[in-house]
Amino acid sequence: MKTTEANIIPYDLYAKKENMFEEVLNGLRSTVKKIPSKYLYDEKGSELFERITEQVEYYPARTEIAILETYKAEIAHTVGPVSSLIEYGSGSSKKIKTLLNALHSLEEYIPIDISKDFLFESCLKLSLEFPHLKVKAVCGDYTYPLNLPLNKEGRKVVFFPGSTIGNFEPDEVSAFLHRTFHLLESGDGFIIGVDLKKDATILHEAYNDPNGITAEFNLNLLNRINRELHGNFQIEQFQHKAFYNNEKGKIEMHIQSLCDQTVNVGQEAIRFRKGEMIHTENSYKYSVQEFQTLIQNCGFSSIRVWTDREELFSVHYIEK
Ligand code: AVJ
Repeated sequence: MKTTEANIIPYDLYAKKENMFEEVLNGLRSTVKKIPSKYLYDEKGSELFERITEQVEYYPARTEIAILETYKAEIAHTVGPVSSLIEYGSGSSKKIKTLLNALHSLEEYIPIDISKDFLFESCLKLSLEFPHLKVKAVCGDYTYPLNLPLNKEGRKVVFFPGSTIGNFEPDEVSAFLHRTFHLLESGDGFIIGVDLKKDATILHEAYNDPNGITAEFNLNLLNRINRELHGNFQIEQFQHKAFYNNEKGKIEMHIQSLCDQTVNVGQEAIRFRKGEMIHTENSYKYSVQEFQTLIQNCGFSSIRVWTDREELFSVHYIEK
């Protein structure tokens, strides 16, 4: 008897370029303590992020899905025929389904994510839903150059949803856009979800949900350090802090120490003063105009922009 088989090829391109111990300790040793936001996403962190997207106050996820759903036919028409669809940071691969259904002549879907088990599980489910699609699941870090297993012929489109681009610092965002530019051929496309500048109260609520899921997500980083780097953070002695930095146009997320205390990470003692913070994430917000200027400075052409009626979120389609 024939059963439906998943059409997946897994690729492990995760050449660990980073050393978590070194990066975390360097960050904790500096005068202004900081930890790279990518470390928020261990298995538990990825799960908690999924739960954040279900919170009423966290508008970006549902608004982006609504934009994609509302304009899918128009998006597909604007993008035109595509053979390879690449997704950066695919996570649970939820948003992609709209595009997989809408885009014409798609042959392969290449999701890239650093969280291996999460990626392979999601791809398995997805592949059973789209049996005719070749899924090349790439475990890797798209912030570094990757040698992707691409079909040589045919147009490519990259999908980078969720306003994850907002995590990059201004210099990193340009480097990232340039790298994607070089991955593409002239005429290839790039669909990017970008959170818009807006009233600071709405932003504040989105990163301080009353159920405390964002707080749990942020503080989970300390659990991860305790487990993986032999730390002894007492989680109750720290609190989640998130606020909008109006001058820089970004949400900042921090972990704040509730008292004077010393924490060990491996052999090293880290001292905290009461009120001192560890900076754990930036989430830059862009007006439509600001983002268009940014991508044009990196060689791309702005083709179209879709937003929701309240102008909370934007989906840009740009081409090389
Ligand atoms: C996944 C980086 C887009 O910045 O909104 C959500 C992560 N942090 N709540 C964002 C996040 C706190 C999210 N990104």
